[in-house]
Amino acid sequence: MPTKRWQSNRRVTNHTVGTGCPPYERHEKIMNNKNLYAAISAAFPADRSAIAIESADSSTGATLKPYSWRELDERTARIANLLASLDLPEGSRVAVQTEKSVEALMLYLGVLRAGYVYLPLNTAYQASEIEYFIGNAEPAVVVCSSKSLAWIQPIADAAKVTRVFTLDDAGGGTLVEAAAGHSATHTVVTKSGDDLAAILYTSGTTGRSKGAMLSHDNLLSNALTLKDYWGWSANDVLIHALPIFHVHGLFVASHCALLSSAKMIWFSKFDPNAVIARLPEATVFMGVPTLYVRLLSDARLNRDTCKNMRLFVAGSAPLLIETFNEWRDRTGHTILERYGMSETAMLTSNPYDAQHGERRGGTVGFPLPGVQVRVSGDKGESCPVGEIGGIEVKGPNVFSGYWRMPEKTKEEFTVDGWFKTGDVGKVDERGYVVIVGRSKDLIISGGYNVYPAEIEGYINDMPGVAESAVIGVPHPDFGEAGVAVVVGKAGSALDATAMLADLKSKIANFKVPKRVFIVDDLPRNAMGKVQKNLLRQQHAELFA
Ligand code: MCA
Ligand code: AMP
Repeated sequence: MPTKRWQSNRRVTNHTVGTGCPPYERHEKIMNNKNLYAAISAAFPADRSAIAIESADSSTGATLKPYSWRELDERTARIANLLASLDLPEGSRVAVQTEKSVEALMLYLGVLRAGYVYLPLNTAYQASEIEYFIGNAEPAVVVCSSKSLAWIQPIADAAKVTRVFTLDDAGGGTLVEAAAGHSATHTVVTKSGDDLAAILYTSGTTGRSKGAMLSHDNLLSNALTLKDYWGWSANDVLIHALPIFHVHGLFVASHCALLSSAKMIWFSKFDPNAVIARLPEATVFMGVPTLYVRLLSDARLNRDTCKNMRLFVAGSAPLLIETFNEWRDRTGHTILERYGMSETAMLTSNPYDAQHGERRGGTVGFPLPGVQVRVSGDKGESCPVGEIGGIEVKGPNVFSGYWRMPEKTKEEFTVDGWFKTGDVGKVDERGYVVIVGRSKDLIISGGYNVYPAEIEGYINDMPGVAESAVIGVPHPDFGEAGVAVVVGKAGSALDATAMLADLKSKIANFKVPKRVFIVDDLPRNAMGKVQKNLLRQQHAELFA
């Protein structure tokens, strides 16, 4: 149990909250090498034959294959040695679009170990999306699944990528074959805390996706803080059912377990049936709200299934109070909701330890140790407690900027160095942060971000389309779902079904609106701006 001094039931009178007490400061004193992997490997248990990760069947939950800490060490060493043998320039990016597997996690760890920069890509991305990321990030190495090789290879060739490897769901492929010829011992490459560890692409309200540059310090400081704050120990067993191309699954969940020598039960995909089958032996679960909604729809979820659990964490999207309450009634556990971003990893968390306060539904808790949060008005003025404004943050976890976009980076920081999250909220009188909305035009669907501007761009390019507006409306499963409202050019006959099929062939499936409405015109205000709020109201009950 954490016995730290942070977060009491104090009354907050100031708009800026957050304290400094990062476990990272203690860590810094003892580690010379700031490579995140050096900290991860230092946390491996003495008994290397113990099971680190158990891959499990994602439909039934049955164990497929156990991996020991020794295997984790040796296989990441082979991958790191393979990368080293390619003689890549310092700071080279390794772009990865593969299905989730334990080998894919090892690839991430191998890239860190070798001192290169990891660039994970959502498996749903299609050619035009991948072409942009590879063109923008200019990776030296691309790893994809064998089934994507035929279309990814030409994109990689055009971008002058040095090597393309394959990695398949079952762990085979040219990457593993090539790595097998390399030594199973490797000295972790020394990195400074500011060196880049990963680039995570996150879409923008205008223009193309931006690569958030995260350093070894950003990731490690956050991981050590979460491990401490959430009371992790070697006795924990984590059910890992999230994708590993985003912060939640790749960093938050994996880092906490790895830094605690805790075992992970590893699902390549989320299925309530499999998760419920393994819950009785687990202690920690992390999910986006959709995962909780789907688990609640299974009658087998009850206090008995959760008897061994100590922590359920939710985030990436707002958790409805109904879900929070129903979960407590059914399981006896109070979900801990936390808040973060690709640019910052985790920012705030409801308390783990009851002596630091209760977990309050509808809030995202307190700023994490070392993180500072403030709320600012339109003109940059500080908002008093309880007043709504833009959420701005500072801390060792906050990224250094967007890859090769200094202007965008400048826009997103205040002159005094605070990162503007684009989220709108308040800090209540007890210090809990409450998110009430977003200033950015963004839909969060099942934990994935969808930027309307990007989808509108694809729709507006279709023949016969005059203009369009993509909005998010409440959805019982995904929280929010995208809906497109489209105006045709005079004399055109638009077909909603054909438009959806066209979108499906071009962009990641989760970005495709669930419905398309063809209308005569879009509502506009006196300035001529489309009134998306009216469209949202009009379609609010669509999926009710
Ligand atoms: C799948 N579909 C979706 C989504 N997922 N549509 C909208 N939103 C989605 N999230 C599409 C499918 O392609 C399919 O389309 C149809 O919806 C039904 O899919 P289904 O089989 O139900 O989906 P699934 O494969 O079961 O996936 C649902 C999921 C998944 C498990 C909720 O979306 C998921 O893993 N989400 C987690 C995302 C995540 O990890 N986010 C963290 C980001 P069709 O029928 O046309 O084929 S990190 C972050 O946000 C920050 C830093 C933070 O705070 O954590
Ligand atoms: P991304 O950068 O894609 O990972 O998405 C980050 C965004 O997810 C944040 O800016 C928030 O809008 C949203 N988000 C993350 N966690 C929460 C949460 N617990 N409640 C509400 N929104 C959240």
